[in-house]
Amino acid sequence: MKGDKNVDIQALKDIANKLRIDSIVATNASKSGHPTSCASMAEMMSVLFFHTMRYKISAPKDPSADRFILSKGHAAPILYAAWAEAAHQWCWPRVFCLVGDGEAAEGSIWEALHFASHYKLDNLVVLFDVNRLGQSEPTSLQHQMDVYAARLKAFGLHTLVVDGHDVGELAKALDEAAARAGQPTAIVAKTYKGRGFPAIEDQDNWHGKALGAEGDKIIKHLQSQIKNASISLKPQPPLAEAPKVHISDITLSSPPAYKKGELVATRLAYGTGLKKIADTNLR
Ligand SMILES: Cc1ncc(C[n+]2csc(CCOP(=O)(O)OP(=O)(O)O)c2C)c(N)n1
Repeated sequence: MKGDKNVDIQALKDIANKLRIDSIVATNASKSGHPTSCASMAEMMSVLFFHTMRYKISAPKDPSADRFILSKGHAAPILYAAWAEAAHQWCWPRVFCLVGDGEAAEGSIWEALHFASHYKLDNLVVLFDVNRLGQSEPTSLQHQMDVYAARLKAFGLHTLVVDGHDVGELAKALDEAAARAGQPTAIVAKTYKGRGFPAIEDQDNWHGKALGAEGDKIIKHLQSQIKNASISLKPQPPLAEAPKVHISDITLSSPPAYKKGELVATRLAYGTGLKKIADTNLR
């Protein structure tokens, strides 16, 4: 990716460190939060928000804009930091979903992946932040990237293993995901929890802790890594306009006509209702 004129590698690195700093400041201000969980995903956020995703700053809720889902929701400070960096709120239809490795031990993740693969949702990219550590101990698979990759391939996803702190590799993998037809893509990113925080990176016992006074030293260290502090990158606009959808004037083709006392299975009544909506609202 170095030398690719479409990817400003240094600017993306600088933004990742700015997002780390904002995550420390926000969690210190509330004396609570998960700065180390934010640090492992900083490069992924930088590349997603400022290279890959398409959205309009002037119309944050435009339906044609890409959508980001932070599945490991406890890392919200870095999501807010990315919004602030993009100078706006978030908006939504390619869909990018970022999942924690500890979180990936839960069955609901694999149920969702099965669904996405079965329905060939090629507009979905799932990024796994494999930072080796969970809440109170290392995850069961730690950095066994090959095991994650084998499982995801077996679930029918196009699977790419990357260095999750290399913005060039991330940008390339996300570009490849966009071109993939017929199946969702999984990007399995090898990362380190607390990345860029000296003496904290990859150490246990730092989950969900604001850094306090230690944070000020770390912010100075991160600032020293930034080449251009006034860097700003503009997100790309959507490629096409999504059709306007009016949900306020949706009507049933005929009103419900059940007789008092009649026993109707819920699933049948629900299906009848949906069909009546479709009858009058087919495009
Ligand atoms: C459904 C659910 N189970 C458990 C928790 C408690 N919890 C919060 S963070 C966390 C660890 C998450 O680890 P991981 O997904 O690896 O994310 P990391 O913080 O390491 O980036 C747990 C178990 C939760 N918030 N939600």
